[in-house]
Amino acid sequence: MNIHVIPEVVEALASKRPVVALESTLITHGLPRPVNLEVARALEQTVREAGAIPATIAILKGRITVGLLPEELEFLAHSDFVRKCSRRDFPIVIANAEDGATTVAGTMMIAHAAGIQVFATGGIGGVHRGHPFDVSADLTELGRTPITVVCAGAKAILDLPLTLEVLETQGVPVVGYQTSEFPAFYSRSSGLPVDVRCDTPEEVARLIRARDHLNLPAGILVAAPVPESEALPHEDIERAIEQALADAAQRGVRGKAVTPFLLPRVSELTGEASRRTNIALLHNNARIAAEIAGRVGRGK
Ligand code: PSU
Ligand code: MN
Repeated sequence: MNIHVIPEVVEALASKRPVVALESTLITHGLPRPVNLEVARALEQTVREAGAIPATIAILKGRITVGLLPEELEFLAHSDFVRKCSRRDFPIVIANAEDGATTVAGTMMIAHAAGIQVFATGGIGGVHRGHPFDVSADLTELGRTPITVVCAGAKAILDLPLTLEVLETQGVPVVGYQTSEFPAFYSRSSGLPVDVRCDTPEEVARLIRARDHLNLPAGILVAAPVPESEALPHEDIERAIEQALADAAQRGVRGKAVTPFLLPRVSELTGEASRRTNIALLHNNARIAAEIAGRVGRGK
């Protein structure tokens, strides 16, 4: 794969310093302007403060790029013509020299090819409520790409029990980070158990090493609950999600447009609160990912 990696990331990987991959769909399709650019920059800063080098991943004019320059980040945050790129979108974007923002699946694929082991995001995609065949490519990518993804669970708009079932089928260990429950993105608990609880970055690193010794192809999903002070009450967010789902059905929103429709709609319905929570959990995940990356070191 032809990947452009910026010198800072090349050097960090070569000297076995910790690197954390960050996705770009969050910037183009997940958060509204101008918050998206502020958050993209701030997340990179959080990774640095926690001792790792950030590598935001995107496709620019058909070139897969690991580590974005400030003006590239700005361009993505402002453009209306960036394609949301999961695994299946890569040939299209590259053949047509388009701009693409990588989803969790797309970011995992590129990060792994570049030799990065840990990746931080907000919430992964999963199985959609009432549409058990709408399964995010994030889940199948987790089954085939040995990257550690730090998230706050799956996005709250999804069917969490079915999402965990698919992760089991895909052979993906689900880790509760300082929790025994799978977190529910905006709120800390879902009532659903995880496969293992880890309380420190070193415990996660041990799992990563064991997976590598076994030569298993799957990623590891580390789910960290949003900090208590920023969590939203489950009932409030549920009401907004039900409303957003009804709106999507009424407008006939389908396919890859579903997630980008639902997330801003929930945000609109809950006001400032859900956005603050979303940003808080992103930073929390970026920090934890940097700490884990610091323990695993480098190596494919
Ligand atoms: N979670 C968020 N914001 C986002 C996404 C997830 O809080 O923007 C994005 C991620 O890039 C994820 C994608 O990979 O949504 C999943 O889309 P789909 O359900 O179409 O696979
Ligand atoms: Mn889908």
